[in-house]
Amino acid sequence: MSTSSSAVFAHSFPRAGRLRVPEAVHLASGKVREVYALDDDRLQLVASDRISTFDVILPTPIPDKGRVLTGMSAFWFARTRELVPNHLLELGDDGRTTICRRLEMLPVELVVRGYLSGSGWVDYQASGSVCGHALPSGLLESERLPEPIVTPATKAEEGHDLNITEVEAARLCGANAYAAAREAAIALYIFASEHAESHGIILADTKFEFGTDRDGIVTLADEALTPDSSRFWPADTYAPGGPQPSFDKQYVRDFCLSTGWDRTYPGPDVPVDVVAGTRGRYIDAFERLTEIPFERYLSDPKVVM
Ligand code: Q0N
Repeated sequence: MSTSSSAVFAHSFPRAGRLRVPEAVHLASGKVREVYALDDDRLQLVASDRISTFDVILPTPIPDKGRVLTGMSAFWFARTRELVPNHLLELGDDGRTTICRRLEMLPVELVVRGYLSGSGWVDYQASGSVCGHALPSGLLESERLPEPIVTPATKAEEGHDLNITEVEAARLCGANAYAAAREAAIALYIFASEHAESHGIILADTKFEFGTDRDGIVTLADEALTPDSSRFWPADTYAPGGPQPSFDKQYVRDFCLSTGWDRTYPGPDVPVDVVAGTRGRYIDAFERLTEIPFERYLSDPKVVM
């Protein structure tokens, strides 16, 4: 057996001379997040502080918004992993980076709606149904549905996602994968909406993206159960019969509309008090839902896992 220092060194630091810092390859840009490939099996998602309202990214960022959403999403991933497998592997020390398993993504998003709002309310008023779900007559805007419904949509990066029926979604995904994804989505919505409601936040609806892993297991991906992928309403002012204020974006929306903005690009600069108020709402949502002080998350993001 060799006792030479070079053999010991080679054992401790295999291929030390040829080691490379893993180079993240940029794969895709979302409106508020960037996707990088770390290797064949892993992706890195980086959440920015950009905010959109009426589908327009505003010129003014909300400090720490990307960290709030990354931490909240990881909180839900950690607490629902027994219910539904998910892609989360690690959080970066910056609090805004998620390392995840690389999946084969399903070509549809699944929106779970527990309340009648947005495009669901529009479709219901026109037809009495939402994406093929016949609903009782006489429901009010923002009213709680008798049971949550799943309304799939095809993904469109620019412009609006196109709502489709579950029959169409099953054709696009394969019947078995779609059935697994819809059951997972409903289970996640029930778990999270009960948790949120007991912490003062109504989770009116939420969008999920799923993929399949190398074994074909339907796995939750993207970010999940955040204000960017959901409608969060304050529970204490909930009043069906009209639109509800957004828990997180209402100050920004009200400010933007007060300027006479026509809802087209580029959108107005947001003043410091509106930025601070909005940042406070994101942090409030994080702290209410996780029961973890946001400062603790900043000093060690893994506290949410
Ligand atoms: C993936 N998107 C669309 C980030 C999310 N785990 C995964 N494996 C393979 N592909 C993806 C994921 C994830 N998550 C999903 N792009 C790549 C949603 N994006 C939009 C931009 O922000």
